Amino acid sequence: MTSPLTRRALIAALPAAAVASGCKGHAQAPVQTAPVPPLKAVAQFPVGTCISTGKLGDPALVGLVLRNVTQVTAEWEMKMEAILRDDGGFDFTRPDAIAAFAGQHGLRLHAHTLVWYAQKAPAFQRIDGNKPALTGAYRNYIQAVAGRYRGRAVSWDVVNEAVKDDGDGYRECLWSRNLGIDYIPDAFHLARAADDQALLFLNDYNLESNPKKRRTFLHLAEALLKSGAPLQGLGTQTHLDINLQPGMVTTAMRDLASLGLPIHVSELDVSTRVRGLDLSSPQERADRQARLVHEVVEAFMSLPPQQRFAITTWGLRDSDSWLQLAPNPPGVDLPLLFDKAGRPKEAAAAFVAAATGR
Ligand code: 9MR
Repeated sequence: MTSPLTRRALIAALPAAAVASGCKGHAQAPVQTAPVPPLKAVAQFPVGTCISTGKLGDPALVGLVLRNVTQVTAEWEMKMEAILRDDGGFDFTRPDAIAAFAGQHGLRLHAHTLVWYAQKAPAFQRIDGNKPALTGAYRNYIQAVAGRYRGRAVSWDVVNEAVKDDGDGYRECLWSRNLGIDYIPDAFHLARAADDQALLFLNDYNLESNPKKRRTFLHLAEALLKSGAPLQGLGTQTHLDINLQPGMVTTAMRDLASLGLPIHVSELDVSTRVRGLDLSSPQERADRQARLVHEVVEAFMSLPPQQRFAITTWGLRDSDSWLQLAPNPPGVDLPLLFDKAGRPKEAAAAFVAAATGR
């Protein structure tokens, strides 16, 4: 049995900086003082972020976006929740504003996402169980949405998060219940018919931390290709946490690239919020985060150039991250490359170092 942790033992285990700072824990993030060039200036691949219209009125954020990225993804406004009205009609106000922002600033638009198990709009729920009606509405939705951004979206996440969390097969959802597993290839064919230009992606998460889930994801991708579905790229969201073992990202990238398709690191962030007893200092957490970001970019850079679709971070400033939303305590997690004031963190410097081969 280990001896109980005394206050003295705890303090001895902490680096001097944390003790001096009065152990404020997660709230204080170390700041990167050396200048960091814009991400897009050093990367030989598209760099993206997610955006939402609610933040486009914030000049500091828009400045940061334009300085650092060449591509944007709508954080939620090209999803069913924003587009499909309860009466079954479409509202394109929000996604059009995102597309207009991209167009106005010469940014590539990665569209996200046509079909997601988590988005089951009331208009679809009402016809749950009515296969002919649901088939028609599904076709109509994909045609209308993918068709609207034809020529503006360079790419679509056609199906998002189809694999079960434990990697043991595919999720059951409104779509699979009504249309069978063919809802997946059907979505790709429908998207292709509506937009013959956009690159069509299958997107999922935890592909780095869960090798079984990755195998299932790749099995699905292979089966789609074999069936003739127009799958053209693989998106790996890459929501990591700082405790991920070094090497897992590199292995995952190699596996994902094995099909020869372009790879999109589509939602990168590295959560610094450690559950349970956390004896690490803010500096140690920032170091671990930076090492993981470095590994992601380095692994991506090792892909053949034609497979480097883009690296997108899921926001730029820590304060804009989805990880600040309930039930998470706000301000605790510092998952992104810039702090709340828009200053580059160690993770941004690590991105630049890896993108420039250092
Ligand atoms: O970050 C997004 C958050 O603002 C939205 O409320 C939420 C629901 O639309 O989606 C979040 O983004 C998710 C992405 O679309 C798919 N992968 C997981 C992301 C974080 O939940």
